[in-house]
Amino acid sequence: MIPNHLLVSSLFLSAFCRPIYAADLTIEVLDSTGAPVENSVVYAEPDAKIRQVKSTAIIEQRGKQFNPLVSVVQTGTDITFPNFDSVRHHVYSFSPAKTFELKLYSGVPANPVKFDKAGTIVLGCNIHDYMVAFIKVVDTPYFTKTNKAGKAIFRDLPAGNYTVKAWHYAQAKENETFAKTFAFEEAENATINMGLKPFMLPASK
Ligand SMILES: [Cu+2]
Repeated sequence: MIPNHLLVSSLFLSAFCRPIYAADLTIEVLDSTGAPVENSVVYAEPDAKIRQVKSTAIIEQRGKQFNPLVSVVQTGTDITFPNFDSVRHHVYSFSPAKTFELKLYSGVPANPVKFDKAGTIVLGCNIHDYMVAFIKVVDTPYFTKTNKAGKAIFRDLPAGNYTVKAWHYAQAKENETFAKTFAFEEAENATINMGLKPFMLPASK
């Protein structure tokens, strides 16, 4: 039997901690010609304090390619780099946000790599020069990527004030983001024009 006063206070707390409501926010990312941009990272930074959640991610090597090509993770995420190829890979980054290397290995490395600083990380392989992938590390748990139609959908985004940012790996300036500020209260559609020049975008596979 739970004492009555405890029950009341825990109910009160849970009602208070939960956002009043949440809804979907859809962002459409366009290039300078108005065409949709696929594989753009879109993230929403709330004015409210962010809760740090322990999270993990995986970037595979398969068919001598990194998969996915573009990853977005919250600051503090541990990423594992399993190698499913029969050849060995040597994964590295010289990016200031995370400099590391996983020396020639096959299978799954014993330890994940922690990405504890926001920024852009370009991955390469010492053996296969053409292997490349991008990691965007962001200071928010609210992030996603655009689909083929250039749309990024945040499901159940808590109501609040946000700065929504879009980033794409084929931009001229590596760390440039395009931002829009929202007071988000109900389901909303918005467009961010990245102004990307079409020639900078690789042909989609
Ligand atoms: Cu390799």
